[in-house]
Amino acid sequence: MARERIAIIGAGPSGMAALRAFESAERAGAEIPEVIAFEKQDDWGGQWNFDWRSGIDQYGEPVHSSMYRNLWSNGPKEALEFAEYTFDEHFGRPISSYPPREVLWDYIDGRVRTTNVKDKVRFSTAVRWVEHHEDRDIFTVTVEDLKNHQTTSSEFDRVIVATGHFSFPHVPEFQGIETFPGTLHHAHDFRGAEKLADQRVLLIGASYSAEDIGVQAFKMGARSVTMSYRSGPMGYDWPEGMEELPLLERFEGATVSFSNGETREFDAVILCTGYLHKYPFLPSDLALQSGNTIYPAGLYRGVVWQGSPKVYYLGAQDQWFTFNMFDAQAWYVRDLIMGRAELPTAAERTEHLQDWHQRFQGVGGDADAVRFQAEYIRDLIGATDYPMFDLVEVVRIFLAWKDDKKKNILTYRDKPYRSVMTGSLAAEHHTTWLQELDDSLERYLSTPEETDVEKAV
Ligand code: FAD
Ligand code: NA0
Repeated sequence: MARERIAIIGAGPSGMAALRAFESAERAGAEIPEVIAFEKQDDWGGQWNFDWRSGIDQYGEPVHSSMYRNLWSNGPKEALEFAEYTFDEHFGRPISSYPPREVLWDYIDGRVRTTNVKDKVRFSTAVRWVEHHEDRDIFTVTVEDLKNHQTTSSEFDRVIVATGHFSFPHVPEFQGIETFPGTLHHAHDFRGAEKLADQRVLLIGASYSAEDIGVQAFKMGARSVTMSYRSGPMGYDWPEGMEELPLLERFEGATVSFSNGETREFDAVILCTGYLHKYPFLPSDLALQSGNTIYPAGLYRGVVWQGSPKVYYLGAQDQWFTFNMFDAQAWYVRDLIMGRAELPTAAERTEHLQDWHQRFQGVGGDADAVRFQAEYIRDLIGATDYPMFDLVEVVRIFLAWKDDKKKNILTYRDKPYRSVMTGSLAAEHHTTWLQELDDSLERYLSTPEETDVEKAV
């Protein structure tokens, strides 16, 4: 029988996990299907592959990454560590718990750098359209080679969608916003907080983007930072100069009125209003339509598209766990594809979906949501040969992290955690997050003399 052909769309952490999953089976002596990944950027890493551009990239494509220069991990690295490639193995020594973006890119790249999997990726190639032919149960995938302006189509037996869901900004309307004379962006286009120095900044939203861009702006010397919430405040003990106000009602030029009757003037506004699930290369019957949730409807075990079970999604959930969850998903999808795991009937899948959906309805707050996602990962790993890790301890790390943030939103990134994979305690970084102005890998891995540390302060 001819080998099956598998298309992976996107080579961010999820697509890379799928490539790694197949590679690890091949290394163990199995015959794997023919796997081809399509990645529209020139390199892999997805969100972690920083692009200084905003809006449109060098090929005229929408810029994918929403990350900014100053971004450091927002959760402890011990919660996202791969179970089969540890930070200690990659860096050769313990590093701190909250590395900057470039350091995490180096880690995910390092796991697959020395394997043959990069040969399976067609870079600078955007997937334009996927069509399912029901009569033969195969897919035509049409792609554009962005460097050579060549459009080609080929047939695949299965499709893995790994394009992420934090790239297409959700941009709601606010009354009078068109009269605002200052700078106005969505968080997707935010590239660095330096230019917010001395500015009065308004962030609309009350989640990770608002929180982190808020503290970055504070760190870089913004004159004031106001965060406007719709459902409820984040409620951290903000330093002087940062505040939370309820939802804004309208703009009149630079003046913004809030629903509690207060007004403020601003120089810069950033919409931290989240992202849309958007799959412009998929017809609507294959495209996931969902809000940002930990259990999107229509995905059996969070990965198999119920409407067409040879279509898989990786990383489609809202994410507490990230890299190791993508691994668990990728290993399970690989095993389904290779016939190592059995796909239940449509009726059994529906029942399973309903059961988990009901459990999801019972989730009542962040601690519950973390536990739910941990149990979801346990269920997937249980069905594969991915190394099980101490999920109870990782939940404890997440809860301690939330506590650290409550205690001090400016210093939580200085705290070290212990790896559940190796047992080693993270290093204390040479410079605190608040004092460090150089986010490079080189600086992070250096052991600066005391004088250099003082200079950075
Ligand atoms: P992505 O990383 O989004 O990668 C998707 C890939 O698909 C991209 O390379 C893209 O170019 C490619 N692609 C898209 N469309 C096409 C197409 N049509 N054709 C070909 N290729 C395509 N997680 C953490 O664990 N810690 C953090 O600190 C953290 N910070 C974050 C900060 C921000 C601002 C954002 C937006 C997310 C952050 N995340 C963080 C979550 C992040 O989404 C995950 O860590 C991870 O990047 C998700 O991986 P992914 O592969 O599913 O998606
Ligand atoms: P995110 O914060 O960009 O994180 C994405 C927010 O937008 C919610 O607070 C929501 O309010 C609000 N909102 C939506 N529509 C609104 C409207 N019309 N008026 C007012 N507020 C509105 O997005 P979400 O979806 O979490 O929140 C949307 C991802 O990016 C996260 O997974 C996070 O991990 C990642 N991220 C990480 C970092 C770092 O690691 C930094 C930024 C982002 P409501 O009322 O719906 O609650 C450092």
